[in-house]
Amino acid sequence: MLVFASRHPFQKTFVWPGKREKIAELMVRGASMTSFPRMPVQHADRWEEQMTEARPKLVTFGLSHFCEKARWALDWHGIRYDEIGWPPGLHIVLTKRCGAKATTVPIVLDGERVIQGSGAIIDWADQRTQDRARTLTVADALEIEQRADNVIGVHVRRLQFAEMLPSSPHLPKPALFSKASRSHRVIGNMMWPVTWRIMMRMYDITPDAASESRAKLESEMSWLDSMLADGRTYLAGDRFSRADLTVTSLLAPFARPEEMATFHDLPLTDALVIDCERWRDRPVMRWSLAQYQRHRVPRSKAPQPAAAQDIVET
Ligand SMILES: N[C@@H](CCC(=O)N[C@@H](CS)C(=O)NCC(=O)O)C(=O)O
Repeated sequence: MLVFASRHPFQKTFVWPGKREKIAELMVRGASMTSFPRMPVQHADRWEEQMTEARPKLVTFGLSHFCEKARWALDWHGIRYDEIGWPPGLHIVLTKRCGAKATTVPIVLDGERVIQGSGAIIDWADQRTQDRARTLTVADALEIEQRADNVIGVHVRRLQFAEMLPSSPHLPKPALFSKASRSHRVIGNMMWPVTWRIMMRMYDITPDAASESRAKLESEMSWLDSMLADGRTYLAGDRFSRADLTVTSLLAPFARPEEMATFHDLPLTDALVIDCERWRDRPVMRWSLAQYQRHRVPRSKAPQPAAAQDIVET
């Protein structure tokens, strides 16, 4: 059956059932209309069946520690997903297009809803779990998570960017663009000079930014060190929770755990190397590395589908 696609940006085209969803998906993943694969009409039912079985998509910036927080939660619950990178700058258009309320990533697209924000993604993952003993939400964890989001999350990123964006923007750029499709990468590269200026303003990269954020982080790490001083294994309750996952993933750019290559292998400026070395022996940093070793479940070994660009841009 052919359907007239009215009120669609590609109006006046006839589409088969499921094509509209495929177009929307390819736009989000970075395909161009010219690369849209033609499908014989007689296979429409099978195609639709496959689309409804599609895995959730996790939209990220490769370098983002908030995205690592969301990724870890999905991995922790063994949820199978496809990760897609949206280059910064272009993400503003793409987040709007997918119906998100704000412009931030991480975002999960589960085929029906747009789940935006690492905390909301943990809630979503917790709700899907079959194993209630692995639920990440335990008493008092939310409060620690929110404090870590607002202080560690914000100031780790600001310190990193304050040390890298003005003088060495080539250092974070490849990780910012990771997992982006070829076409998105091209557009993201063209937008980069403007995006760079937006990032400098958005993250408040002033001449004092690095020292201000360093001081905030020192004081926050002292608070965490004092919590851990009683020998506890976990920040809230007696098992791994969203509090531990949040603090650990948000500190990862400075703890540089081996389990997370993006942070472990990221080239740093001299000033950031000195920060990492100065903080390495803090109890919270040693504890963070131990959390990664014990609890960072590697991504499902299940075969992953080909990357978006391999599917749609050959
Ligand atoms: N509270 C949010 C923060 C996410 C966030 O700040 N994401 C940054 C990347 S680290 C982002 O998307 N920035 C681009 C923007 O704000 O448009 C969460 O937990 O997901």
